[in-house]
Amino acid sequence: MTDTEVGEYDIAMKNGKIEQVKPWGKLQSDAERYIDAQGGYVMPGGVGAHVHLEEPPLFGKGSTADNFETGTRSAIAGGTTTIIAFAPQQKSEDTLLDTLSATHAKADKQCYSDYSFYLLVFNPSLKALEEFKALREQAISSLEIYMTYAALQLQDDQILDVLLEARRQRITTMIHAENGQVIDWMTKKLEEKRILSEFIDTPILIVHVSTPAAAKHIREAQKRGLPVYAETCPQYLFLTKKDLDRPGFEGAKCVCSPPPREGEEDHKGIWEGLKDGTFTILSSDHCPFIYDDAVNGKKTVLSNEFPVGHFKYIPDGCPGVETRLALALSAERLSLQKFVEVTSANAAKLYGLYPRKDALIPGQSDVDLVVWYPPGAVGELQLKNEMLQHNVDYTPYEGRKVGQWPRYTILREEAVWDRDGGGLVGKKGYGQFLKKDASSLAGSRSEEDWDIRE
Ligand code: DUC
Repeated sequence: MTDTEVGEYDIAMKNGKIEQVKPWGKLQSDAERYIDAQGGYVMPGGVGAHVHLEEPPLFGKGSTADNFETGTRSAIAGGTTTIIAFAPQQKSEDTLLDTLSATHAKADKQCYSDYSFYLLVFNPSLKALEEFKALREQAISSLEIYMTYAALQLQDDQILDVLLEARRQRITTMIHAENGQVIDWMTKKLEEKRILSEFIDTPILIVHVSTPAAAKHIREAQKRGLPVYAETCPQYLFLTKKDLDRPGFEGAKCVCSPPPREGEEDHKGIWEGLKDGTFTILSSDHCPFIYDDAVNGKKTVLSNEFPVGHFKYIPDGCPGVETRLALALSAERLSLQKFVEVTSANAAKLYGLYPRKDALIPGQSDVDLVVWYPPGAVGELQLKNEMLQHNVDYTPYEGRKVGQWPRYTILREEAVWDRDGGGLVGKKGYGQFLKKDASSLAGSRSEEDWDIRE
């Protein structure tokens, strides 16, 4: 099945690409290898479009726990065949090209899944802006900017500089439009941000939207024809404020930014936004930290000064690249096509990877598939951190029941995850860097160019 069609098909593959897709039983083949998926769902592999790996401390104390090896291992075990990870510029750095090469060096020969990058732009100096063109030439077509976190936050004039140059180079800008202090302030900022992008007329993606109220503003902008896209994440569908009150310091493990919201009503609003197209993508915002590291000692939140932890040292972020697809599919709140659309196809389109990724087009699409069990076959599986492949000592979803888990994950024709035949069977280094093109979703409304800096 794809984002547009559900049916019974046989798929033939050759040299890593889809060769033929034929109604079930109609494929003539002398293939040497078969994967029998009868009765189960077969979908394009997930695109994990928002993943933090091997980052220095940016969101509170502590570096992210997963590196490119463990994060991509975790991705394939959860059915995600492509990840897009951040390449964070340092505030003191002018040059984005150096950031990009440093991130390439971290990922090279380490990855189990295919991968690409976004640039996290904290210092949009003239030099950095001039490098946007070279970034596009090096296949980077998206970047993120922040309106919060003192060290990362851009001022409005800097945001305009970034949006204008991004528009010229057909780069999609992701905006972290959030401030946890006052909800009213947040809403006002959201309005401001909408105005900024409308002014420059360039597509933006508002990342990790957590409330139905914010979704409503976005919907209104979309109805006015603006190229405003939005992302939400499993933490806004499955966690609530109550999870922050888990006993001891356990609640800290559900702290993310923005935080989990009140309860079922908020979740319902977010599911509705996924169904009606307000949200373009459902990403994990996988941002993993180790809380109690048996090898290196207690980390991140605990210190000699605060042996039982302190709220201000809680790092922002939850792990989730591996659990994203199983949680969302098991919830049975989306049609199968919508599930594929928001977990993979739209991300591939938005980030210029379509139809190589997340389509079944003969000769063009990579054989990246996730094969699920026939409905009911896994019964009720309890999520446990010990079954996961990430390098994190917890999952916020410990004990939650899911009715599905990927049976196989196939990346460019190779089974890299075989749950009943050894689990992780992919090889480190098999993952390739993916060149991203411009978004194929609707972009600027006019072609007119103008330069406010000249
Ligand atoms: N949100 C998080 O929860 N963590 C890292 C960054 C972000 O935007």
